[in-house]
Amino acid sequence: MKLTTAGESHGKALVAIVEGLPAHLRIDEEQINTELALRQSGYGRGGRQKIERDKAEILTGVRNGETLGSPVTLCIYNKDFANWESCMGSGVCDEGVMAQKRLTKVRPGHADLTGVLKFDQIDARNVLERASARETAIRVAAGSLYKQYLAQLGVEIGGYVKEICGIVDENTYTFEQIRLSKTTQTGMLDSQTETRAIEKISALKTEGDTAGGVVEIRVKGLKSGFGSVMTYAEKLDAQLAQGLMSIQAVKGVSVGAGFAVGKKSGKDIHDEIFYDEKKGYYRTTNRAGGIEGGMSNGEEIILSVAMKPIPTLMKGLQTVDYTTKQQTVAAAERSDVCAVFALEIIAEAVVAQVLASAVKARLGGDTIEQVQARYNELP
Ligand code: EPS
Repeated sequence: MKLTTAGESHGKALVAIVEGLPAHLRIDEEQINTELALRQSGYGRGGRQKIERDKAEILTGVRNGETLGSPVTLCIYNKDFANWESCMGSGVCDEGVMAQKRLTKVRPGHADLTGVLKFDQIDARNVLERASARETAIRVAAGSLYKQYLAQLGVEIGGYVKEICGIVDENTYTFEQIRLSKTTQTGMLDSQTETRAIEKISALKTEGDTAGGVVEIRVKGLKSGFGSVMTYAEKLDAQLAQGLMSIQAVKGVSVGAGFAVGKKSGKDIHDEIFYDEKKGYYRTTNRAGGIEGGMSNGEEIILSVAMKPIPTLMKGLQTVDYTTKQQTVAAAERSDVCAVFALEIIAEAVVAQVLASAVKARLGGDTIEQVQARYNELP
């Protein structure tokens, strides 16, 4: 499985080429668009989401509602491009508008300054347009295809928001309970914690500040043995960490007990193994987060993903204008205050991408029926 994404935040469109899906997979376009709408929602999102109504168009690889086995091309048109065409079009642009939209007061925490220096640009826009988390829209669309593939094997991915700017939900939830996260304003499941988080986001908005947070992603139904202990590159936890760390603003990823493994002894960390004729091998705890030796062990996969606060602050942090080298306040046109709910949706999509690749690597399959048959034979 290979995924390539392209597109600038205020360019004409975002595009993805999804290679490696088998033939005969039924594709539900509504499901793609439902996930795109969820990515745009959540308390604390900014003005851009009032402009966009993200819808994915399938350009190739699907006929009569089914994959052909050829590359699937997805496209999301940026509505906002209409407001930016004169300085973001691929033809010769309007010098005056380009000068007006030029960003030189680089934002701390964004790719602006390092990108300008690395790519020798006179306008940080030539970097930030690609660095923007707008790119995650097309990853969510592609992720929906991977989720539909995994669903054929009985594998389901869910998640919820655990923390927003220091306001933490300490409860533990069953997989059934976390499904409700899609119906709340923030992706949080505990209503009292959510009320406090909403108050926090509102206060930060008034102050021109932003919030980060932590989401938990869970995978139910994946059999044991996906990923491999044999090479570092095949380790499933390594692949998940790579995928999740590639999401804009993510600064931390952990599996199962995560950093708590450094606080406790072996008897309180490792999950003891039992056997039952009906259930087969099982564990009564899951501190490994469903992965041992870089392979799925058949228990639920549990991942935590931490996102830093969005670097565009309406208040503006101290920075340097790279054209004058003068101390100044960073640029800000508009910003999201909190996009942690969006992270939850994006992280699910990325996990689906990684797991679909691991399934393909182990089982191959020209058709979805072959993949299903091979999966069902596994213990
Ligand atoms: C985003 C669209 C962007 C930002 C955000 C993600 O829209 P605009 O830049 O036009 O306001 O809201 O990008 C960032 C968080 C960032 O730092 O660049 C989206 O659709 O998710």
